[in-house]
Amino acid sequence: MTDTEHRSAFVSVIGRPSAGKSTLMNALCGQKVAIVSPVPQTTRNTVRGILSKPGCQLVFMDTPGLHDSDKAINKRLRDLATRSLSDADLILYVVDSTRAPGPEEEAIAGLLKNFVPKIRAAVNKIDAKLSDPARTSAFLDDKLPGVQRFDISAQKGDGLEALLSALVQSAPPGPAYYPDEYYTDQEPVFRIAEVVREKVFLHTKDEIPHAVYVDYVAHHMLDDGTLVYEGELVAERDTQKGILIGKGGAMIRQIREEAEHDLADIFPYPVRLSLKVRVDPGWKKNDKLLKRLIQ
Ligand SMILES: Nc1nc2c(ncn2[C@@H]2O[C@H](COP(=O)(O)OP(=O)(O)OP(=O)(O)O)[C@@H](O)[C@H]2O)c(=O)[nH]1
Ligand SMILES: [Mg+2]
Repeated sequence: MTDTEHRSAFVSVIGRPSAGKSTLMNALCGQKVAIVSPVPQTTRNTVRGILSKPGCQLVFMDTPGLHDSDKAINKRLRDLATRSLSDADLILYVVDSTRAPGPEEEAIAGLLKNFVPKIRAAVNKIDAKLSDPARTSAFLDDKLPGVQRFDISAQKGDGLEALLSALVQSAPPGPAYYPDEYYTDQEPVFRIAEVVREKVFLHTKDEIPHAVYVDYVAHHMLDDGTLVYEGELVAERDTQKGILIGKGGAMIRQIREEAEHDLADIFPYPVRLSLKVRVDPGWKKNDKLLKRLIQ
């Protein structure tokens, strides 16, 4: 290969729920592409983040955290992540160094066994008090010997340059798949729904974050260039609906205002949200809906 040859790679970002996959993809792309929260299983879709550098384009595929469970929704999330392993040119395996590996991490390492040459491991959260990178490295040496690994903090930015140049060097010759100025391929209405969902994840607790999806209703552009997005927060139970609305509407107002604030940085035009809350007790068992929401 000559130095002038263009390279590109689809990079599948894999790991346990809450390992920091979305934080890392956002940091590498230099943009908030995917939503982030402390609640495991924040990401429900494969979200693409694109990084274009002179002579190289990396297309990151941030996947839902791999989690052992037979629930229909978790099975769909797992299928989605595993499918992306064989499709990818490179695999970025994110391991949370603050947590002991355990059975869930072993199951993931087992899935990855057949892909060793294309895996780059990110030992994440080395900035955190509870971080034990030596324990994570020992786990990787044992389960995936030979895998190149990098100690990083996705949140603080430590170690990201070395990781990124390794990814660029490992990318095979190939064309740019997206124009240079793209950093994600998500549709605006999907991104808006995701930002709203992030605020639900950040401000509600217990089962509520996982009980909610954001249903797109309609959108239109005002004469002054403001995008008006109408959506519904769909919960599984009336009690959840009450919490989402909050006292005198305080919760839904906070969700709306914070989401509008973030969206102002994401889009070149103002976004105004019109949000309602409704209940659909069976949404997580509705295959047709899950197919639409999780893809
Ligand atoms: N201290 C520390 N926290 C981090 C780091 N990276 C991510 N986090 C935090 O870990 C939590 C989970 O981060 P996410 O990026 O949403 O994790 P994820 O792997 O995408 O999670 P799922 O989408 O649920 O699978 C968030 O609270 C992040 O702020 C890091 O390098 N250091
Ligand atoms: Mg995520």
